[in-house]
Amino acid sequence: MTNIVLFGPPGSGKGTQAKRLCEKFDLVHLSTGDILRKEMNERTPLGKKAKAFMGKGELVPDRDVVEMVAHAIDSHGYANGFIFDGFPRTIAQAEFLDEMLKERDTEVHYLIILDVTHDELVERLLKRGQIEGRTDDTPEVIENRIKVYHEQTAPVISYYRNKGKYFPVNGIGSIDEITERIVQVMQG
Ligand code: B4P
Repeated sequence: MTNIVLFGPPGSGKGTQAKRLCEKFDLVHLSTGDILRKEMNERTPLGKKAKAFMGKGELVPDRDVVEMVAHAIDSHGYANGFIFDGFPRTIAQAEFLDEMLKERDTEVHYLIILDVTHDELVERLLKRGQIEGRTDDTPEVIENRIKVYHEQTAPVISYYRNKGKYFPVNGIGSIDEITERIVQVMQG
């Protein structure tokens, strides 16, 4: 089993790269952002609750997110491995993930972080906002998402660095080039 955490600030290309890597390595793509947006579209109780947080660029509470991830992992009992996209976003979520994988005799093998400058992040997300109309891709909410990333999510990097699982990748360039950089890390 190979388990990858694809990490980086909002707009760094996690979702974009996760889809390609899943195909290449036959892994399950588990995007907490995608699951939460589906819950929102279906107006489930979790979706209604999440909407208030996501609309402001805040994190959805850990308790709700870990329950949702546990359910998603359990529903893929025989997977070759997972690409976690947008999860974990806090130390509490990272501890939960480690525990959950340990119970299944496996672990996180790579934390791959996509390094992208602030200006490039904002430019990509504003562009996506114009094309896809995601309500959290507006200038004010984008700035808050980046702030929340630095305050609450970035500490997860040291958590995995201390375990020797930290692999930074330059996230600027063409989508193909970045996929190739990640593949090199994994085949390294
Ligand atoms: P996510 O859905 O995870 O949103 P994101 O971080 O903005 O997406 P991502 O980083 O994957 O975007 P991508 O680069 O692919 O989360 C949304 C919200 O959900 C959060 O703010 C939070 O409220 C909530 N949430 C999710 N997970 C949570 C958790 N674990 N705990 C608590 N709350 C949680 O795409 C960005 C754009 O860049 C795209 O348009 C893409 O086409 C473009 N792009 C990609 N690569 C490019 C490249 N190389 N060059 C140019 N453009 C590129």
